[in-house]
Amino acid sequence: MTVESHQTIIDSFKKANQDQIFKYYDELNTNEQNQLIEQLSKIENPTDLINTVEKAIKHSSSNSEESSNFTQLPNEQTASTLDLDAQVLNHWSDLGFEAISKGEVAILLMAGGQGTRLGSSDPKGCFNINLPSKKSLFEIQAEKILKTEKLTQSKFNLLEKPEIMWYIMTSGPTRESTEKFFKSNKFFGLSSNQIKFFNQGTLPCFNLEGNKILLNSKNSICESPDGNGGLYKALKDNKIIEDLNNKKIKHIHMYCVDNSLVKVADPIFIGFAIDKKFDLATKVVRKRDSTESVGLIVLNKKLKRPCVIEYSEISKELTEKLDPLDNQLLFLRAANIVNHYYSVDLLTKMIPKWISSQEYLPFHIAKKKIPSINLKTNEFYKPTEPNGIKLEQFIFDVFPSVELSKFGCLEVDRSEEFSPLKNADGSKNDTPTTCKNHYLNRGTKWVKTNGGILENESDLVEVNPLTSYSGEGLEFVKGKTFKNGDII
Ligand code: UD2
Repeated sequence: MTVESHQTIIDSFKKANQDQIFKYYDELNTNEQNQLIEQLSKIENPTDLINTVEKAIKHSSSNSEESSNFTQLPNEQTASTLDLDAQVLNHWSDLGFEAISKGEVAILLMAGGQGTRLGSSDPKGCFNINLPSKKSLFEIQAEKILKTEKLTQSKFNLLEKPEIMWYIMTSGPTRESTEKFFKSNKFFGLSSNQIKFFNQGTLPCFNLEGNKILLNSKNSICESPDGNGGLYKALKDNKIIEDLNNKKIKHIHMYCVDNSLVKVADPIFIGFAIDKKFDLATKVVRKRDSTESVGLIVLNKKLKRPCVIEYSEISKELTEKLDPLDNQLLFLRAANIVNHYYSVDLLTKMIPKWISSQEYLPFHIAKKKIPSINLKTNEFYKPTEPNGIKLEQFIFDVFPSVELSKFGCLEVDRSEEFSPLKNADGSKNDTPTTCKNHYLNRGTKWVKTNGGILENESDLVEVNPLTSYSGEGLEFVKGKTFKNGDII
């Protein structure tokens, strides 16, 4: 990079009132100066970025949109596995397995989040929730994929089992350890060719006022992953959309790593979207209570479009509103579980639009304690109070860009499909212990439904994903006795 282009970049940041970035510039050696300029060069237009952040701060501080503008999705867009007859579910399952057998299905895993709330420095997927098998979330999910492939092979009497592509989005902090984990576990029985890692982008961190970029050192700025909404730009930047189209893939199951019960590449979910010709679909569970930290899938009445209100941006009044038709139920209770279906056509057509403007993927503000250089003391420090803001984009903010008729919402049984790993043990919900118990309760229920006997009523057994994907194929346990901690 020439000295002129260095100066051009420096001038563009000074024009955006970011002089503080160059406070130590003249003390740096050439290599250190190049590193700083290299990092800054990734930000195309600093002035636009600063303006966007200031808008985002204004938006986040203004009270959220009029709550009367949100209501439940219309019935035509929704279905619930809790009250559908087996015939419909079997039909969707057949459609999903057929698509898998034709190589038309791929999986997108979002695994870029740093497990800060969990207090673990490793990527969440590596986390061992202390099952009898000691399996990590990544291993459980890999074996779900393997089982789906084997079920497809036997269902269509295929000579070879299909290999479902698994695209795994990591972030800077999680990439290396994630890849190392997969390699050291020999990809958990999958072929390394069917797994593709790619990185999401980053965004600079700012001071609390949102008008100054923080320094991570004298020659680098603070950055953090750009949120799970960074998936779309990452798909484009890593040419994943081209890859999907080259492989003639039509259907994407996208999910987040921290759900210990996730049904990866669920044929029922894919079949639901195929049958209804949806371009975008999402799985929901019934919200546990008004305080649960989940987004809500709702209808925006003004836009007549689906949208999601995140738990961090919803009014207390709206979370507590009861259903006028049944005051035992919350009015808005379709809880987002980061479990989405996309047609590849939709992604191919819309991603260029989605990533081109703030309109589709606005920045969300999170006040955080950001270790950084204190410009007064010129020292690096770890704040004890929030001293800055991290920006992130939300994956579901693009939902309103899809016609209502092309959007589907499938309610599933929480005990079968949703138990997220969010917090360290000791918290009330969403901990390694709650994940382990939900996982074992589910498998034990499957064994008892198939006539298996437990030595003691309170005993819990683990069902290996390679033995059963979602409770099928367990006839062999009939009449057999199992004890606590058995792995079947
Ligand atoms: C997410 C949902 C929330 C609810 C909840 C249920 C979003 C924006 N919010 O909230 O509505 O469904 O989960 O568990 O989806 N991730 C990345 N890169 C990032 C940030 C996150 O890949 O930069 C991944 C992360 O690894 C995880 C998923 O996205 O797999 C959810 O991220 P989170 O834990 O930050 O989201 P949370 O729990 O605040």
